[in-house]
Amino acid sequence: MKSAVILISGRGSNMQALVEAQPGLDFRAVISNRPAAGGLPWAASRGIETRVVDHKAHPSRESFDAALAQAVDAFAPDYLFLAGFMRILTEGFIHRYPRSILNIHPSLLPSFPGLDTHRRAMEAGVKLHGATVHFVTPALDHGPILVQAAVPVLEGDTEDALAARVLAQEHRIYPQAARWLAAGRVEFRGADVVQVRGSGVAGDWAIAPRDPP
Ligand code: NHR
Ligand code: GAR
Repeated sequence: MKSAVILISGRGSNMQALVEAQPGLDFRAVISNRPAAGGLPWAASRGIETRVVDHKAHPSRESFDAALAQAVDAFAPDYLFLAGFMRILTEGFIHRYPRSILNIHPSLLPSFPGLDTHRRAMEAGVKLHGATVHFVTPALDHGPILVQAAVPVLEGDTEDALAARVLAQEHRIYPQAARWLAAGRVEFRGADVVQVRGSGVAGDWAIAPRDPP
């Protein structure tokens, strides 16, 4: 069975969705850059190893990333899942794990990379918003896309209501991506495009509430 380590910074609901889905991956550890992350006690309660690598204890991103890599390598995972992980990673860290780091981002990339995506989507007046699972490359939130889910922006929406609608889709598509990886169905077409074998479409998609093939 392929193995994985999950990186979190906070509440860890995506981590929980990944673990509870039992996608066929051996989740060996959960690592947080914040000691107070709510997801840590939950992971420990499920018998998963937990570690903290506190970015505040490091003078530079390089030094934090070196400590993070050491913590990750102790578990020798096949994949790294960023699940609400809030630290930008250095190029050196990313090149250590080629085509192995996944992220769930709360927008329909390439729209709205970075932070505050729900507020920015509402300010831009988009009618569809959503979430994207992508491979992590040094270009922030611009790596090859594995799966996306779209949700409508509704009249009278608030940032919180929209965020909750997107989060429900995050909890579907991140485990879906994990199942595809576990089954060895994820293929690269060149450096930038990812395809899921046997899904019948170029790349993959999910429009709520329909399930992908
Ligand atoms: N690292 C690289 N190199 N490439 C990506 O695509 C990455 C990444 C690290 C994290 C997640 C991403 C998201 O889904 C992610 C993708 C944090 C920030 C950020 O600005 C931006 C994007 C993402 C994660 N972080 C601030 C920093 O200085 C700290 C913000 C905070 O602590 O609240 O690192 O959105
Ligand atoms: C999720 O919406 C995730 O997509 C987003 O933060 C939330 C974390 O929730 N990630 C980012 O914004 C990364 N910068 P969770 O801790 O409950 O999974």
